[in-house]
Amino acid sequence: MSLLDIYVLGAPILREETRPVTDVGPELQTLIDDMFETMYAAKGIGLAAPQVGRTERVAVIDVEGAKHVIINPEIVLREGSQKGEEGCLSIPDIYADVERAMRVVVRAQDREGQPTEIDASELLARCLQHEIDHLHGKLFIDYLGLLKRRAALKKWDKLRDGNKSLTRSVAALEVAKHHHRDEEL
Ligand code: K1U
Ligand code: ZN
Repeated sequence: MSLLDIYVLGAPILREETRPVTDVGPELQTLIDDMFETMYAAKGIGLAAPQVGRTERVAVIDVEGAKHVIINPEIVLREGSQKGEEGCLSIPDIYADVERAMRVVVRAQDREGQPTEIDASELLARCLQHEIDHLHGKLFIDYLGLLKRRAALKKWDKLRDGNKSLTRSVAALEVAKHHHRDEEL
């Protein structure tokens, strides 16, 4: 398995529509496995293909130990609302409250290409909506009002401190972590 680089805000691929998956085979399954590994290394609860520079309509999720692969997902029911804090592995260290449906039912295909239905609420419902948005080129900051969005983008620019790279390396984070741990021993 491999750790993949994560594309960050400003990368055009994060704004593109994905293309439906027509063939669930070993190539896609390797991508899915690599996405899980990358998501865990980056300490996320979800990851969508555009975030790793891919155009396939696929995302992975692990909320509280429940793993989900969603291929060609569609939200077929939305119910209620919830307001809560959201982050994004493509906009690290920026968080904001976003209003989402409290419950969603999602139809998709699983890692084997079999039809699956996920009936989710609370954090899993939030994460599913966030990941499905990624598959349609939408980011959580798009839901913010003008002032909050401006503040988030200003903070992002400040954190970037002139860094123009469109990707970040999770592998480098892992190396730095191990290096730090070795120094402490
Ligand atoms: O798609 C992504 O960018 C991953 C993102 C998913 C997400 C987080 C919070 C709410 C909805 C969707 C993350 O995992 S960012 C990491 C993070 O903020 C987080 C991690 C664990 C629990 C809660 C948030
Ligand atoms: Zn995200």
